[in-house]
Amino acid sequence: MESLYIYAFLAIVIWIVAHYLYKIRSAKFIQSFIDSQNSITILSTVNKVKNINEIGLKTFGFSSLKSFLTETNTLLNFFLVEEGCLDKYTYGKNWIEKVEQTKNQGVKVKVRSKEDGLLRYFQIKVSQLQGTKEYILIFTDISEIERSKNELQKTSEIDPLTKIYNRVKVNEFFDNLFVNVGESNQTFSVILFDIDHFKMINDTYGHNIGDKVLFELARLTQSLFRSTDTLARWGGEEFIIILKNTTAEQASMLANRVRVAIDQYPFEGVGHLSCSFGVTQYILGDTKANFLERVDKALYEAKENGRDQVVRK
Ligand code: GH3
Ligand code: MG
Ligand code: MG
Repeated sequence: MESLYIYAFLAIVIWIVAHYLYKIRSAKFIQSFIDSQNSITILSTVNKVKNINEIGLKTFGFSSLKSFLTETNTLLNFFLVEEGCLDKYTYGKNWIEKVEQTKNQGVKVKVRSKEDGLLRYFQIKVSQLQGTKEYILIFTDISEIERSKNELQKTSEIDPLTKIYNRVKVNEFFDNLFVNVGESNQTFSVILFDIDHFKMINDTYGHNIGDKVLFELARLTQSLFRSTDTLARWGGEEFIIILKNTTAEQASMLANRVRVAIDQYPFEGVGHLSCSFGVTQYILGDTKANFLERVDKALYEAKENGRDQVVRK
């Protein structure tokens, strides 16, 4: 009977030791897995980082896990705020669980690398270790992809000749403005202007000179406005300026300032030229279509009345 107790006791001891050894072994396995990765790899529970590999420590600016943990126990502090990126406000403290639920999709984060001071974008994927409350976080560096994506986005919004926004971008601006203006009780105005007798300039001096005029005109106009105003090429030799929190009266004064500046500017190879201007302000209940129709009519009237002038509607 007594030996039975001894056997039972030994069995329990063996089980505990085996279990313990197994745990050590898997911890060692995970440790060497993390260390062998050449992208940032982290072992973490929902609220505490357990291990970070070398490349991760370098990126976050620490020499060891210990020094990391004395400063913080969350990675959220390193994620910079940018649209489309995860930061401390996105999911809050439980972000790891939430990202795990996105499975293959993962999330994007923006980090300033402490190693070289550069901004980096990472795609984080999270997998829960089976039967544990631990997660493996793998960061893939997607900075290059993000950079080319941003460049592509920019080129699709910028007019290649004048280097200012194109009509696609302005339409996007308008769509946002018309959504927000009703809620915010704010107003805005636009100036639409068109070069007078531009066909004649092309015919007289050639298309290349005409192109230069368009470029110079965009530069000149841009220099006269605030950075919060938006200048864009609306069409061939037509430009548009969106002025936030500006009344039609103020916009007319600005348009007149631009008109005079253009009148006085010596365009390369051409000399003097003039533009005609239409101005209007957002009126409560306006749709984008009837708002643009109104400013178009104002510009048409400026042309009809003899050009080189501002008409407000
Ligand atoms: P108005 O005073 O009534 O505006 O007369 P206009 O000659 O300026 O108007 P019209 O619409 O008859 O001609 C516009 C000209 O603008 C014709 C077109 O070839 C020229 N144009 C449009 N885009 C470009 C461009 O990118 N470069 C050059 N050089 N010319 C352009
Ligand atoms: Mg014209
Ligand atoms: Mg025109």
